Amino acid sequence: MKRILLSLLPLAASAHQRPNIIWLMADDLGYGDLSCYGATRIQTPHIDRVAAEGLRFTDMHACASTSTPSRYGILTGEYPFCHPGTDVAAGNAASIISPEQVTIADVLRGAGYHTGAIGKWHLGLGSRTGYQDWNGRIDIAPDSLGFDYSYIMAATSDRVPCVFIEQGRIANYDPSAPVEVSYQHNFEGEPTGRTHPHLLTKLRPSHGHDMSIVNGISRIGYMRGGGKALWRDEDIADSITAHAIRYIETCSQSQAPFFLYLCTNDIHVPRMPHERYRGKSVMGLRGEAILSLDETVRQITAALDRLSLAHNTLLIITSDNGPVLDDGYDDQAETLAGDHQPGGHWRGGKYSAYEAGSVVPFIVRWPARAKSGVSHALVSQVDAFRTLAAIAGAQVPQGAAPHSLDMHATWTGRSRQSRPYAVKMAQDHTLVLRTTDWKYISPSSGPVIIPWGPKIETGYRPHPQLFRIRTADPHEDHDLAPAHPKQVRRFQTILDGLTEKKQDSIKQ
Ligand code: NG6
Ligand code: CA
Repeated sequence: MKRILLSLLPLAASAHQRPNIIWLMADDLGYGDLSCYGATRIQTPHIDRVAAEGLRFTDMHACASTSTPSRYGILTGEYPFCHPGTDVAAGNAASIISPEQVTIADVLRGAGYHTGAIGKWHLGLGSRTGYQDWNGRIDIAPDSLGFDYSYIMAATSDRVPCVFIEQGRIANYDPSAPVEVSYQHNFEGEPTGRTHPHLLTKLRPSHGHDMSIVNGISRIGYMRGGGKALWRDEDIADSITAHAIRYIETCSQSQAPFFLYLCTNDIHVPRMPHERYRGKSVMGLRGEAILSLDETVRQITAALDRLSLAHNTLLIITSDNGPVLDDGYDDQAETLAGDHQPGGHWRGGKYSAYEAGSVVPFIVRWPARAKSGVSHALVSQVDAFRTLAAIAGAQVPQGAAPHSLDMHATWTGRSRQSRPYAVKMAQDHTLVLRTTDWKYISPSSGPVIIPWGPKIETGYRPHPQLFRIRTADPHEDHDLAPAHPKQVRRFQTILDGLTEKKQDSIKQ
Protein backbone atom coordinates (compact mmCIF):
# COMPACT_ATOMS: atom_id res chain seq x y z
CA MET A 1 0.00 0.00 0.00
CA LYS A 2 1.17 3.49 -0.70
CA ARG A 3 1.66 5.63 2.32
CA ILE A 4 0.15 8.94 1.37
CA LEU A 5 -0.32 11.51 4.04
CA LEU A 6 -2.31 14.21 2.44
CA SER A 7 -3.35 17.41 4.01
CA LEU A 8 -4.24 20.81 2.72
CA LEU A 9 -1.45 23.35 2.76
CA PRO A 10 -2.09 27.00 3.60
CA LEU A 11 -1.56 27.78 -0.10
CA ALA A 12 -4.79 26.05 -0.91
CA ALA A 13 -7.65 28.36 -0.38
CA SER A 14 -11.01 26.73 0.19
CA ALA A 15 -11.64 23.62 -1.81
CA HIS A 16 -13.89 25.26 -4.36
CA GLN A 17 -11.12 27.63 -5.42
CA ARG A 18 -8.72 24.88 -6.32
CA PRO A 19 -8.40 24.82 -10.10
CA ASN A 20 -9.14 22.01 -12.46
CA ILE A 21 -5.89 20.98 -14.10
CA ILE A 22 -5.47 19.84 -17.70
CA TRP A 23 -2.01 18.71 -18.80
CA LEU A 24 -2.44 18.58 -22.57
CA MET A 25 0.65 17.06 -24.12
CA ALA A 26 1.34 16.60 -27.81
CA ASP A 27 3.73 13.96 -29.10
CA ASP A 28 6.95 14.98 -30.91
CA LEU A 29 5.76 18.58 -31.33
CA GLY A 30 8.84 20.77 -31.77
CA TYR A 31 9.63 24.15 -30.27
CA GLY A 32 9.19 25.76 -33.70
CA ASP A 33 6.02 23.91 -34.78
CA LEU A 34 3.45 26.44 -33.51
CA SER A 35 2.80 29.88 -34.95
CA CYS A 36 2.96 31.40 -31.45
CA TYR A 37 6.54 30.07 -31.32
CA GLY A 38 7.43 31.60 -34.68
CA ALA A 39 6.23 29.07 -37.29
CA THR A 40 5.03 30.72 -40.50
CA ARG A 41 4.41 27.75 -42.81
CA ILE A 42 1.68 26.55 -40.44
CA GLN A 43 -0.89 28.47 -38.40
CA THR A 44 -2.18 27.24 -35.04
CA PRO A 45 -4.73 29.92 -34.09
CA HIS A 46 -6.38 28.01 -31.25
CA ILE A 47 -3.15 27.19 -29.46
CA ASP A 48 -2.00 30.76 -30.13
CA ARG A 49 -5.15 32.06 -28.45
CA VAL A 50 -4.38 30.05 -25.30
CA ALA A 51 -0.83 31.40 -25.41
CA ALA A 52 -2.09 34.98 -25.78
CA GLU A 53 -4.44 34.55 -22.81
CA GLY A 54 -1.79 32.77 -20.78
CA LEU A 55 1.91 32.53 -20.22
CA ARG A 56 4.25 31.25 -22.94
CA PHE A 57 7.58 29.83 -21.80
CA THR A 58 10.69 29.93 -23.96
CA ASP A 59 12.95 27.66 -21.90
CA MET A 60 10.96 24.58 -20.81
CA HIS A 61 12.85 21.29 -20.68
CA ALA A 62 11.41 17.83 -20.97
CA CYS A 63 13.28 15.19 -18.94
CA ALA A 64 14.29 13.33 -22.09
CA SER A 65 14.29 13.56 -25.87
CA THR A 66 11.99 10.53 -26.24
CA SER A 67 8.54 9.74 -24.96
CA THR A 68 8.67 7.07 -22.27
CA PRO A 69 11.40 8.63 -20.11
CA SER A 70 9.95 12.09 -20.58
CA ARG A 71 6.51 10.94 -19.39
CA TYR A 72 8.04 9.00 -16.51
CA GLY A 73 9.62 12.25 -15.23
CA ILE A 74 6.31 14.12 -15.34
CA LEU A 75 4.22 11.53 -13.53
CA THR A 76 6.79 10.56 -10.87
CA GLY A 77 8.90 13.69 -10.36
CA GLU A 78 11.98 11.48 -10.66
CA TYR A 79 14.58 11.80 -13.41
CA PRO A 80 14.12 8.82 -15.74
CA PHE A 81 17.83 7.97 -15.76
CA CYS A 82 17.55 7.31 -12.02
CA HIS A 83 15.07 4.49 -12.59
CA PRO A 84 15.79 1.30 -14.53
CA GLY A 85 13.89 0.50 -17.71
CA THR A 86 12.55 3.88 -18.79
CA ASP A 87 13.63 3.60 -22.45
CA VAL A 88 11.02 3.80 -25.24
CA ALA A 89 8.61 1.03 -24.24
CA ALA A 90 7.22 -1.72 -26.47
CA GLY A 91 3.44 -2.09 -26.66
CA ASN A 92 3.60 -5.18 -24.47
CA ALA A 93 6.08 -3.82 -21.89
CA ALA A 94 5.16 -4.25 -18.24
CA SER A 95 4.25 -1.14 -16.26
CA ILE A 96 7.42 0.88 -15.70
CA ILE A 97 5.88 2.66 -12.72
CA SER A 98 5.12 0.24 -9.92
CA PRO A 99 1.83 0.59 -8.05
CA GLU A 100 3.87 1.26 -4.89
CA GLN A 101 5.37 4.41 -6.39
CA VAL A 102 3.56 7.66 -5.76
CA THR A 103 2.47 9.50 -8.89
CA ILE A 104 1.15 13.03 -9.25
CA ALA A 105 -2.23 11.44 -9.95
CA ASP A 106 -2.10 9.64 -6.57
CA VAL A 107 -1.31 12.89 -4.81
CA LEU A 108 -4.05 14.88 -6.53
CA ARG A 109 -6.57 12.07 -6.09
CA GLY A 110 -5.67 11.91 -2.40
CA ALA A 111 -6.35 15.65 -2.17
CA GLY A 112 -9.87 15.21 -3.51
CA TYR A 113 -9.33 15.56 -7.24
CA HIS A 114 -10.97 13.30 -9.78
CA THR A 115 -8.17 12.07 -12.03
CA GLY A 116 -8.20 10.95 -15.65
CA ALA A 117 -5.60 9.74 -18.18
CA ILE A 118 -6.69 9.96 -21.79
CA GLY A 119 -4.65 9.29 -24.95
CA LYS A 120 -1.09 8.12 -25.33
CA TRP A 121 0.24 6.26 -22.32
CA HIS A 122 3.55 4.61 -23.29
CA LEU A 123 4.63 3.72 -19.77
CA GLY A 124 3.94 0.00 -19.96
CA LEU A 125 0.96 -1.97 -18.69
CA GLY A 126 0.54 -5.06 -16.57
CA SER A 127 2.86 -6.79 -14.15
CA ARG A 128 4.84 -8.86 -16.70
CA THR A 129 6.18 -7.96 -20.12
CA GLY A 130 4.46 -10.03 -22.78
CA TYR A 131 1.88 -11.52 -20.40
CA GLN A 132 -0.89 -8.92 -20.36
CA ASP A 133 -4.41 -10.29 -20.42
CA TRP A 134 -5.47 -8.39 -23.55
CA ASN A 135 -8.77 -10.26 -23.63
CA GLY A 136 -9.65 -9.62 -20.03
CA ARG A 137 -8.51 -7.13 -17.39
CA ILE A 138 -4.91 -5.88 -17.49
CA ASP A 139 -3.64 -6.12 -13.93
CA ILE A 140 -1.63 -2.88 -13.81
CA ALA A 141 -3.30 -0.05 -15.71
CA PRO A 142 -3.48 3.68 -14.92
CA ASP A 143 -6.07 2.95 -12.21
CA SER A 144 -3.26 1.32 -10.17
CA LEU A 145 -1.25 4.51 -10.58
CA GLY A 146 -3.72 7.09 -9.31
CA PHE A 147 -6.11 7.58 -12.21
CA ASP A 148 -9.84 7.14 -11.56
CA TYR A 149 -10.58 6.99 -15.26
CA SER A 150 -8.43 6.00 -18.24
CA TYR A 151 -8.87 5.65 -21.98
CA ILE A 152 -5.46 5.07 -23.43
CA MET A 153 -3.27 3.77 -26.23
CA ALA A 154 -0.80 1.28 -24.71
CA ALA A 155 2.23 2.74 -26.46
CA THR A 156 2.39 4.70 -29.73
CA SER A 157 0.29 4.50 -32.87
CA ASP A 158 3.23 2.88 -34.68
CA ARG A 159 3.31 0.02 -32.17
CA VAL A 160 0.86 -2.82 -31.62
CA PRO A 161 -1.66 -3.39 -30.07
CA CYS A 162 -3.69 -0.94 -32.21
CA VAL A 163 -6.62 -0.65 -29.81
CA PHE A 164 -7.74 1.72 -27.07
CA ILE A 165 -7.81 0.45 -23.51
CA GLU A 166 -10.51 1.78 -21.22
CA GLN A 167 -10.34 1.09 -17.50
CA GLY A 168 -7.85 -1.73 -18.09
CA ARG A 169 -9.86 -3.50 -20.80
CA ILE A 170 -9.83 -3.20 -24.57
CA ALA A 171 -12.48 -0.66 -25.57
CA ASN A 172 -15.12 -1.95 -28.04
CA TYR A 173 -13.78 -5.43 -27.39
CA ASP A 174 -14.69 -7.86 -30.15
CA PRO A 175 -15.11 -11.37 -28.71
CA SER A 176 -14.97 -12.82 -32.21
CA ALA A 177 -11.40 -11.53 -32.65
CA PRO A 178 -9.31 -12.16 -29.53
CA VAL A 179 -6.13 -10.09 -29.38
CA GLU A 180 -2.66 -11.62 -29.38
CA VAL A 181 0.50 -9.51 -29.21
CA SER A 182 4.17 -10.36 -29.62
CA TYR A 183 7.31 -8.35 -30.14
CA GLN A 184 9.25 -11.55 -30.90
CA HIS A 185 7.43 -13.49 -33.58
CA ASN A 186 4.66 -13.12 -36.10
CA PHE A 187 1.44 -15.13 -35.85
CA GLU A 188 1.04 -17.82 -38.43
CA GLY A 189 -0.62 -16.69 -41.62
CA GLU A 190 -0.66 -13.00 -40.71
CA PRO A 191 0.64 -10.61 -43.39
CA THR A 192 3.38 -8.11 -42.55
CA GLY A 193 4.64 -4.96 -44.25
CA ARG A 194 7.75 -6.90 -45.21
CA THR A 195 6.00 -9.92 -46.75
CA HIS A 196 2.89 -8.18 -48.15
CA PRO A 197 3.87 -4.62 -49.17
CA HIS A 198 0.92 -4.48 -51.59
CA LEU A 199 -1.39 -4.38 -48.54
CA LEU A 200 0.13 -1.06 -47.43
CA THR A 201 -2.63 1.07 -48.89
CA LYS A 202 -2.13 4.17 -46.74
CA LEU A 203 1.56 4.56 -45.80
CA ARG A 204 4.78 2.72 -46.49
CA PRO A 205 7.63 2.53 -44.02
CA SER A 206 10.86 4.40 -44.76
CA HIS A 207 12.72 2.51 -42.05
CA GLY A 208 11.57 -0.17 -39.59
CA HIS A 209 7.78 -0.33 -39.08
CA ASP A 210 7.38 -3.34 -41.39
CA MET A 211 5.60 -5.79 -39.12
CA SER A 212 1.84 -6.25 -38.54
CA ILE A 213 -0.50 -4.37 -40.85
CA VAL A 214 -3.48 -2.53 -39.38
CA ASN A 215 -5.58 -0.09 -41.42
CA GLY A 216 -3.23 -0.34 -44.42
CA ILE A 217 -0.21 0.72 -42.32
CA SER A 218 2.51 -1.59 -41.02
CA ARG A 219 3.71 -1.19 -37.44
CA ILE A 220 6.36 -2.18 -34.93
CA GLY A 221 5.50 -5.55 -33.37
CA TYR A 222 3.05 -8.30 -34.24
CA MET A 223 -0.58 -8.65 -33.39
CA ARG A 224 -3.51 -10.80 -34.38
CA GLY A 225 -7.21 -10.15 -33.88
CA GLY A 226 -8.83 -6.99 -32.58
CA GLY A 227 -11.70 -6.93 -35.08
CA LYS A 228 -13.97 -3.99 -34.49
CA ALA A 229 -11.80 -2.76 -31.60
CA LEU A 230 -8.93 -1.89 -33.95
CA TRP A 231 -8.45 1.82 -34.36
CA ARG A 232 -8.60 3.68 -37.64
CA ASP A 233 -5.69 6.13 -37.50
CA GLU A 234 -7.79 8.87 -39.08
CA ASP A 235 -10.16 8.74 -36.08
CA ILE A 236 -7.64 8.61 -33.23
CA ALA A 237 -7.58 12.38 -32.55
CA ASP A 238 -11.38 12.64 -32.62
CA SER A 239 -11.72 9.69 -30.30
CA ILE A 240 -9.23 11.05 -27.77
CA THR A 241 -10.79 14.52 -27.89
CA ALA A 242 -14.36 13.21 -27.58
CA HIS A 243 -13.41 11.12 -24.54
CA ALA A 244 -11.65 14.12 -22.99
CA ILE A 245 -14.68 16.34 -23.47
CA ARG A 246 -16.99 13.69 -22.05
CA TYR A 247 -14.67 13.41 -19.06
CA ILE A 248 -14.68 17.18 -18.50
CA GLU A 249 -18.48 17.28 -18.83
CA THR A 250 -18.91 14.49 -16.30
CA CYS A 251 -16.50 16.11 -13.86
CA SER A 252 -18.23 19.47 -14.24
CA GLN A 253 -21.28 17.95 -12.59
CA SER A 254 -19.35 17.20 -9.43
CA GLN A 255 -18.08 19.48 -6.66
CA ALA A 256 -14.61 17.97 -6.87
CA PRO A 257 -11.97 19.53 -9.12
CA PHE A 258 -10.41 17.32 -11.78
CA PHE A 259 -6.95 16.54 -13.11
CA LEU A 260 -6.89 15.44 -16.74
CA TYR A 261 -3.65 14.04 -18.14
CA LEU A 262 -4.49 14.37 -21.82
CA CYS A 263 -1.90 13.07 -24.27
CA THR A 264 -2.52 13.36 -27.97
CA ASN A 265 -1.30 10.97 -30.64
CA ASP A 266 -0.68 13.99 -32.89
CA ILE A 267 1.91 14.55 -34.23
CA HIS A 268 3.66 11.17 -33.87
CA VAL A 269 4.12 8.79 -36.82
CA PRO A 270 2.29 7.28 -38.61
CA ARG A 271 0.81 10.69 -39.36
CA MET A 272 -2.63 9.91 -40.73
CA PRO A 273 -4.98 12.61 -39.43
CA HIS A 274 -8.64 12.65 -40.39
CA GLU A 275 -9.50 13.00 -44.12
CA ARG A 276 -11.01 16.43 -43.47
CA TYR A 277 -7.47 17.86 -43.07
CA ARG A 278 -6.20 16.40 -46.37
CA GLY A 279 -4.61 19.10 -48.49
CA LYS A 280 -5.03 21.74 -45.77
CA SER A 281 -1.30 22.24 -45.10
CA VAL A 282 1.55 22.95 -47.49
CA MET A 283 3.61 20.70 -45.24
CA GLY A 284 1.52 17.63 -46.05
CA LEU A 285 0.60 15.04 -43.44
CA ARG A 286 2.91 16.40 -40.75
CA GLY A 287 1.35 19.85 -41.14
CA GLU A 288 -2.14 18.32 -41.16
CA ALA A 289 -1.34 16.53 -37.90
CA ILE A 290 -0.43 19.92 -36.37
CA LEU A 291 -3.79 21.28 -37.60
CA SER A 292 -5.50 18.30 -36.00
CA LEU A 293 -3.73 19.07 -32.71
CA ASP A 294 -4.86 22.69 -32.95
CA GLU A 295 -8.44 21.47 -33.49
CA THR A 296 -8.19 19.35 -30.34
CA VAL A 297 -7.22 22.49 -28.43
CA ARG A 298 -10.12 24.38 -30.03
CA GLN A 299 -12.58 21.73 -28.91
CA ILE A 300 -11.19 21.45 -25.38
CA THR A 301 -11.19 25.24 -24.83
CA ALA A 302 -14.68 25.52 -26.34
CA ALA A 303 -15.90 22.87 -23.89
CA LEU A 304 -14.33 24.76 -20.97
CA ASP A 305 -16.05 27.96 -22.15
CA ARG A 306 -19.38 26.24 -22.64
CA LEU A 307 -19.24 24.69 -19.16
CA SER A 308 -18.03 27.97 -17.57
CA LEU A 309 -14.90 26.22 -16.39
CA ALA A 310 -12.26 28.21 -18.27
CA HIS A 311 -11.70 30.82 -15.56
CA ASN A 312 -10.54 28.39 -12.89
CA THR A 313 -8.93 25.72 -15.04
CA LEU A 314 -5.16 25.54 -15.24
CA LEU A 315 -4.59 24.50 -18.84
CA ILE A 316 -1.09 23.47 -19.82
CA ILE A 317 -0.11 22.77 -23.43
CA THR A 318 3.25 21.13 -24.05
CA SER A 319 5.10 18.32 -25.84
CA ASP A 320 6.91 15.20 -24.66
CA ASN A 321 10.07 15.72 -26.71
CA GLY A 322 11.43 17.49 -29.75
CA PRO A 323 10.54 17.10 -33.42
CA VAL A 324 11.47 14.65 -36.16
CA LEU A 325 10.58 14.75 -39.85
CA ASP A 326 11.19 11.23 -41.19
CA ASP A 327 10.56 8.95 -38.22
CA GLY A 328 9.95 5.81 -40.24
CA TYR A 329 7.16 6.39 -42.78
CA ASP A 330 7.20 7.84 -46.31
CA ASP A 331 4.95 10.80 -45.54
CA GLN A 332 7.06 13.43 -47.35
CA ALA A 333 7.59 15.39 -44.13
CA GLU A 334 11.17 16.19 -45.13
CA THR A 335 10.49 17.45 -48.64
CA LEU A 336 7.38 19.43 -47.73
CA ALA A 337 8.89 21.11 -44.66
CA GLY A 338 10.46 23.74 -46.92
CA ASP A 339 12.07 26.37 -44.73
CA HIS A 340 10.01 25.35 -41.69
CA GLN A 341 12.25 24.83 -38.65
CA PRO A 342 10.45 22.28 -36.44
CA GLY A 343 12.96 22.83 -33.63
CA GLY A 344 12.85 26.61 -33.97
CA HIS A 345 16.29 28.14 -33.51
CA TRP A 346 17.54 25.15 -31.50
CA ARG A 347 19.93 22.56 -32.96
CA GLY A 348 19.17 18.81 -33.30
CA GLY A 349 15.79 17.18 -32.81
CA LYS A 350 14.01 14.24 -31.19
CA TYR A 351 16.50 11.75 -29.70
CA SER A 352 19.37 14.26 -29.51
CA ALA A 353 21.42 15.84 -26.77
CA TYR A 354 21.21 19.15 -28.60
CA GLU A 355 18.50 21.49 -27.33
CA ALA A 356 15.82 20.80 -29.95
CA GLY A 357 15.56 17.28 -28.49
CA SER A 358 14.10 18.44 -25.23
CA VAL A 359 13.27 22.18 -25.24
CA VAL A 360 9.53 22.10 -25.84
CA PRO A 361 6.61 24.50 -26.16
CA PHE A 362 5.03 25.20 -22.78
CA ILE A 363 1.93 27.33 -22.35
CA VAL A 364 0.11 27.87 -19.06
CA ARG A 365 -3.33 29.46 -18.95
CA TRP A 366 -5.20 29.95 -15.70
CA PRO A 367 -7.28 33.11 -15.96
CA ALA A 368 -8.20 33.11 -12.26
CA ARG A 369 -4.66 33.16 -10.91
CA ALA A 370 -1.88 33.14 -13.51
CA LYS A 371 -0.44 36.15 -15.29
CA SER A 372 -0.18 36.31 -19.04
CA GLY A 373 2.81 37.14 -21.18
CA VAL A 374 6.11 35.46 -21.99
CA SER A 375 8.46 33.90 -19.47
CA HIS A 376 12.13 33.22 -20.18
CA ALA A 377 12.65 31.41 -16.88
CA LEU A 378 14.45 28.07 -17.07
CA VAL A 379 11.84 25.45 -16.16
CA SER A 380 11.59 21.66 -16.26
CA GLN A 381 8.73 19.21 -16.65
CA VAL A 382 10.10 17.23 -13.69
CA ASP A 383 8.61 20.03 -11.59
CA ALA A 384 5.06 19.22 -12.69
CA PHE A 385 4.70 16.96 -9.65
CA ARG A 386 5.43 19.41 -6.84
CA THR A 387 4.15 22.45 -8.72
CA LEU A 388 0.73 20.96 -9.41
CA ALA A 389 0.61 19.49 -5.90
CA ALA A 390 1.26 22.95 -4.44
CA ILE A 391 -1.39 24.55 -6.64
CA ALA A 392 -3.87 21.87 -5.56
CA GLY A 393 -2.92 22.28 -1.92
CA ALA A 394 -1.79 18.68 -1.70
CA GLN A 395 1.13 17.54 0.38
CA VAL A 396 3.75 15.35 -1.27
CA PRO A 397 4.56 12.30 0.84
CA GLN A 398 8.12 11.75 1.98
CA GLY A 399 10.35 10.08 -0.56
CA ALA A 400 8.11 10.89 -3.52
CA ALA A 401 9.12 13.11 -6.45
CA PRO A 402 12.81 13.27 -5.49
CA HIS A 403 13.85 15.67 -8.25
CA SER A 404 10.76 17.83 -8.49
CA LEU A 405 10.67 21.44 -7.22
CA ASP A 406 7.63 23.52 -6.37
CA MET A 407 7.82 26.18 -9.08
CA HIS A 408 4.24 27.42 -8.84
CA ALA A 409 5.25 31.08 -8.58
CA THR A 410 7.19 30.84 -11.85
CA TRP A 411 4.65 28.65 -13.63
CA THR A 412 1.91 31.16 -12.82
CA GLY A 413 4.01 34.16 -13.84
CA ARG A 414 4.26 35.67 -10.38
CA SER A 415 8.00 35.13 -10.31
CA ARG A 416 10.76 35.03 -12.90
CA GLN A 417 12.80 32.66 -10.79
CA SER A 418 14.54 29.95 -12.83
CA ARG A 419 15.44 26.48 -11.72
CA PRO A 420 19.10 26.28 -10.61
CA TYR A 421 19.61 23.82 -13.46
CA ALA A 422 17.65 21.36 -15.61
CA VAL A 423 18.90 17.86 -16.41
CA LYS A 424 17.75 15.74 -19.30
CA MET A 425 18.63 12.55 -21.09
CA ALA A 426 19.24 11.92 -24.81
CA GLN A 427 18.21 8.70 -26.54
CA ASP A 428 21.51 6.90 -25.79
CA HIS A 429 21.37 8.06 -22.13
CA THR A 430 23.84 10.89 -22.62
CA LEU A 431 23.13 13.38 -19.86
CA VAL A 432 22.75 17.08 -20.47
CA LEU A 433 22.69 19.90 -17.94
CA ARG A 434 21.35 23.37 -18.58
CA THR A 435 21.61 26.50 -16.49
CA THR A 436 20.23 29.82 -17.62
CA ASP A 437 23.51 30.59 -19.32
CA TRP A 438 25.42 27.33 -19.80
CA LYS A 439 24.74 24.08 -21.58
CA TYR A 440 26.81 21.01 -20.75
CA ILE A 441 26.76 17.71 -22.67
CA SER A 442 28.55 14.82 -20.99
CA PRO A 443 30.85 12.59 -23.08
CA SER A 444 29.23 9.90 -25.20
CA SER A 445 30.56 7.20 -27.49
CA GLY A 446 27.42 7.39 -29.64
CA PRO A 447 27.27 8.31 -33.33
CA VAL A 448 27.19 11.92 -34.54
CA ILE A 449 24.00 11.34 -36.60
CA ILE A 450 21.09 9.05 -35.64
CA PRO A 451 22.08 5.82 -37.39
CA TRP A 452 18.71 4.17 -38.13
CA GLY A 453 16.96 6.70 -40.40
CA PRO A 454 15.95 10.10 -39.04
CA LYS A 455 18.43 12.72 -40.25
CA ILE A 456 19.14 14.22 -36.87
CA GLU A 457 22.39 15.37 -35.27
CA THR A 458 22.76 13.70 -31.91
CA GLY A 459 25.20 16.09 -30.24
CA TYR A 460 27.17 13.05 -29.00
CA ARG A 461 30.96 13.52 -28.75
CA PRO A 462 33.55 11.45 -26.90
CA HIS A 463 34.60 14.52 -24.89
CA PRO A 464 32.64 16.93 -22.68
CA GLN A 465 31.04 19.92 -24.43
CA LEU A 466 30.13 23.29 -23.04
CA PHE A 467 28.21 26.09 -24.72
CA ARG A 468 27.23 29.63 -23.73
CA ILE A 469 23.70 28.80 -24.71
CA ARG A 470 21.68 31.92 -24.13
CA THR A 471 23.98 34.87 -24.44
CA ALA A 472 26.25 33.88 -27.28
CA ASP A 473 25.67 30.47 -28.81
CA PRO A 474 22.08 29.16 -28.86
CA HIS A 475 22.99 26.91 -31.78
CA GLU A 476 25.68 25.00 -29.84
CA ASP A 477 28.39 25.68 -32.41
CA HIS A 478 31.32 26.74 -30.23
CA ASP A 479 32.47 24.22 -27.67
CA LEU A 480 34.02 26.09 -24.75
CA ALA A 481 34.83 23.01 -22.65
CA PRO A 482 38.62 23.17 -23.19
CA ALA A 483 38.66 26.81 -22.04
CA HIS A 484 36.49 26.25 -18.94
CA PRO A 485 37.65 23.06 -17.19
CA LYS A 486 36.31 24.18 -13.79
CA GLN A 487 32.83 24.72 -15.17
CA VAL A 488 32.97 21.30 -16.87
CA ARG A 489 33.99 19.64 -13.59
CA ARG A 490 31.24 21.40 -11.69
CA PHE A 491 28.51 20.23 -14.04
CA GLN A 492 29.87 16.69 -14.38
CA THR A 493 30.00 16.44 -10.57
CA ILE A 494 26.31 17.36 -10.36
CA LEU A 495 25.47 14.66 -12.91
CA ASP A 496 27.71 12.12 -11.15
CA GLY A 497 25.90 12.88 -7.90
CA LEU A 498 22.57 12.06 -9.52
CA THR A 499 23.76 8.86 -11.18
CA GLU A 500 25.66 7.65 -8.08
CA LYS A 501 22.45 7.87 -6.11
CA LYS A 502 20.86 5.89 -8.91
CA GLN A 503 23.47 3.13 -8.54
CA ASP A 504 22.83 3.03 -4.78
CA SER A 505 19.08 2.76 -5.16
CA ILE A 506 19.36 0.04 -7.81
CA LYS A 507 21.69 -1.99 -5.53
CA GLN A 508 19.28 -1.81 -2.59
C1 NG6 B 1 11.68 4.52 -32.55
C2 NG6 B 1 10.81 4.37 -33.79
C3 NG6 B 1 10.11 5.69 -34.02
C4 NG6 B 1 9.33 6.09 -32.80
C5 NG6 B 1 10.24 6.12 -31.58
C6 NG6 B 1 9.51 6.39 -30.31
C7 NG6 B 1 11.80 2.79 -35.41
C8 NG6 B 1 12.68 2.59 -36.59
N1 NG6 B 1 11.64 4.02 -34.95
O1 NG6 B 1 12.31 3.33 -32.26
O2 NG6 B 1 9.29 5.61 -35.14
O3 NG6 B 1 8.27 5.20 -32.58
O4 NG6 B 1 10.88 4.88 -31.44
O5 NG6 B 1 8.94 7.64 -30.34
O6 NG6 B 1 11.25 1.81 -34.91
S1 NG6 B 1 8.44 8.28 -28.99
O7 NG6 B 1 8.02 9.62 -29.34
O8 NG6 B 1 7.33 7.48 -28.54
O9 NG6 B 1 9.56 8.27 -28.09
CA1 CA C 1 7.32 11.57 -28.38
